[in-house]
Amino acid sequence: MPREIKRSVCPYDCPDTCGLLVEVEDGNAVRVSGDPEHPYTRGFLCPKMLHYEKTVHSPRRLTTPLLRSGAKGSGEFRPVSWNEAISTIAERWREIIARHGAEAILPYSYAGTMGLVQRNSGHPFFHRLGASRLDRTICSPAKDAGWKGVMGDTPACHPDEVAKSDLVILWGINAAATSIHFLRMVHEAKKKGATVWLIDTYETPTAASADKVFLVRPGSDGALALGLMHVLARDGMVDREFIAARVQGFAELQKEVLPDFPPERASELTGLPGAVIEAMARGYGAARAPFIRLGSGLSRYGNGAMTVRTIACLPALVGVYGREGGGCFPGTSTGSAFAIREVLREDFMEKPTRIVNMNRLGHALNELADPPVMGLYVYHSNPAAITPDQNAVLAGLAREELFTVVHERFLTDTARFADIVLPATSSLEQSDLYRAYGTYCIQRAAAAIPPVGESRSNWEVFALLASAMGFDEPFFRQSADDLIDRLLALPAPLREGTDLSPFSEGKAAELTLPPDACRRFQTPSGRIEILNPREEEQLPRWLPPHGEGDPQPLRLMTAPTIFALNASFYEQDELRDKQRGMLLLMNPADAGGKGIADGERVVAWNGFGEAVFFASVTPKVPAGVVVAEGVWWLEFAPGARSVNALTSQRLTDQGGGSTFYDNRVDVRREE
Ligand SMILES: Nc1nc2c(c(=O)[nH]1)N[C@H]1C(S)=C(S)[C@@H](COP(=O)(O)OP(=O)(O)OC[C@H]3O[C@@H](n4cnc5c(=O)[nH]c(N)nc54)[C@H](O)[C@@H]3O)O[C@H]1N2
Ligand SMILES: Nc1nc2c(c(=O)[nH]1)N[C@H]1C(S)=C(S)[C@@H](COP(=O)(O)OP(=O)(O)OC[C@H]3O[C@@H](n4cnc5c(=O)[nH]c(N)nc54)[C@H](O)[C@@H]3O)O[C@H]1N2
Ligand code: SF4
Ligand SMILES: [Mo]
Repeated sequence: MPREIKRSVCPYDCPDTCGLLVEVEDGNAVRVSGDPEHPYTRGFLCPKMLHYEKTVHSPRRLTTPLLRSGAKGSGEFRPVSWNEAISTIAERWREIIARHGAEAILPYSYAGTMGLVQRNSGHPFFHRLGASRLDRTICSPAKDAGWKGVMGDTPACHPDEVAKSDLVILWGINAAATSIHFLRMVHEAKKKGATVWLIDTYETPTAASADKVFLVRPGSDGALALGLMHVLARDGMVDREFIAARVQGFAELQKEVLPDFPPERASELTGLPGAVIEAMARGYGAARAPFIRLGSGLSRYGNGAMTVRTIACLPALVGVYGREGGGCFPGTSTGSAFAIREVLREDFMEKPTRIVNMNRLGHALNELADPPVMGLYVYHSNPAAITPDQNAVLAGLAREELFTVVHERFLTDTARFADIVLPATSSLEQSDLYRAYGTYCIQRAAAAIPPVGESRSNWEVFALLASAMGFDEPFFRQSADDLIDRLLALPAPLREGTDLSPFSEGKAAELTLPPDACRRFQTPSGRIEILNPREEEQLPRWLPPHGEGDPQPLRLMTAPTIFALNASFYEQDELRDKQRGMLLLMNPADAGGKGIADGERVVAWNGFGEAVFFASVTPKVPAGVVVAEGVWWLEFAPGARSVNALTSQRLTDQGGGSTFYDNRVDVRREE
């Protein structure tokens, strides 16, 4: 059979949403590469996706439904037919509903696939069932809340504008791991003479792309922004005209907040010398078009929303919002490109049901009452690995009376705890419609290969479950492609005027923002709202992070690795090997003080639990901070617990977000 080349889309939770070329032979994907015609991918992929075919055709793929045959968590199962699996689920759910009500059933899903239809295909079903609802707040709701507090619904400009900047600030983003196509445009800016700053808590691989690296104390970026604004205001480096015409509340900020933030105070909180803060302010104030690329790391703290709100004020002071190459880019918001309500079908809910915050799954499984959670349905998420407070999650999953179904591509740590495991298709085996959160590209993908084994897509499984539960709405009888056709036929504000002709060849199209979209501030006042009368705190202020109160001595960073995406890609041995084991990066002073040598097994611990790592002693991490990159599968963790055994269920100041970075630990040599 000749090789065929088909177009597809990278389904993972990554801002780039790359276009893929998939070479197919005998119904198998044999090679995957970046689509040279995709406006953002421009022909190259990140190291994770270079061998996507090894994930798709991994010997670890699940190929049949499985029924538990051993103790919970033992990973012992026997294969069963789809019919038996689905009818068993329906029967158990009916029992649970009869005894406890439908709210005793909880869906748990996140971002295994980002395609609009597959990702959200459980919503109509669980709304119709009357199940508890999941508040999907694990990623960056605090960042969204903070941005909205100042900028309202103002969209970010095109990400490629960064190439026109003369000062690029990568703030709390490890772009070498999480945004490599953006980093490529940063290099374009550099070639034209731009300076690049990195503001992080340790020297990430992105430091290699920066001219200057500023390491701040975890959770202190709000204080840095206030210190910078203090100097800008004090030295008359603000754009008075822009402020008078387009900003609300600068005078109040200057009078009520900034006097408390001279460089000395900002220095105490951030750990940066006062002279460095002065120099940063001068550099920022003098730049023609400074561009802040704001990551999500700094928003995963008890003060996350306030931090983002404070940083979002900086470009307003120097008048660069709306200026070509300048401003702040937190990511694109493309929610209104499709009529998503047609997928979510909230109207299928008879009455609003209970809402459970996904970061507090441990609490929900162990402590919720009236009704307790008796049925858990996990799809395209791996909570045993990715959810904070791992020990609480595992204790919940181990509850004998909890009926757990997991729909997965692999026998993950979560799937091991299931009563029934259902095999899932990969993105190459299903249709979907994609929109990005780091670009304005949208793309439709058809299945490139037939399903591996007996695997089925999220959409197909919910159709089976709907039929088994006797739901007769025609909605549940349409195919994923029917729904995609409908979404493309329905008008949506952000898609208006977009040329969709590339779709006919499977290519991406680019949403066209109105020419002045990011120059018109879409807030209730029409101005940038430094003072926001609708917020509890009307002005940005300093809020300390949660971890400040924890008794252990070291700040723990739970950072991304280049070679995995959350808990995805651990199935590829080669990618796992590139991480060189589950490492804990430590400063030589901290390691030395505890008698720890490079490569030794160490235990990190705090009030939530402990995890074993291999110490990696490096000056790239400042004293007082330790870094665990990657969200390892317990299967490969040296001590059967991974970094999330050390994270907490505490939430952010706004948005109910996760606080992965806001913890302290102590570390000892393993005895
Ligand atoms: N390779 C790879 N790519 C990924 C992912 C992955 O795990 N690996 N995850 C995907 C997902 S789900 C998301 S949401 C995005 C997230 O991507 P980003 O927006 O980049 O956010 P994070 O990766 O969470 O964190 C970025 C950086 O924040 C830093 N940081 C932590 N605390 C602070 C602080 O207090 N101040 C400052 N200045 N910096 C701080 C961390 O050290 C880290 O380097 O990436 C996606 N892409
Ligand atoms: N310590 C620490 N923890 C973190 C983070 C961190 O930086 N540090 N990052 C957090 C963030 S930002 C996020 S967004 C979350 C992400 O959490 P998750 O969304 O749970 O992310 P993944 O680990 O990618 O797990 C997705 C699972 O979906 C499966 N899957 C993929 N495609 C499909 C499909 O089409 N159907 C089905 N049924 N399954 C599929 C994959 O096999 C994989 O096991 O993790 C969070 N957890
Ligand atoms: S993970 Fe991100 S950078 Fe890598 S191929 Fe997918 S979309 Fe592109
Ligand atoms: Mo995320």
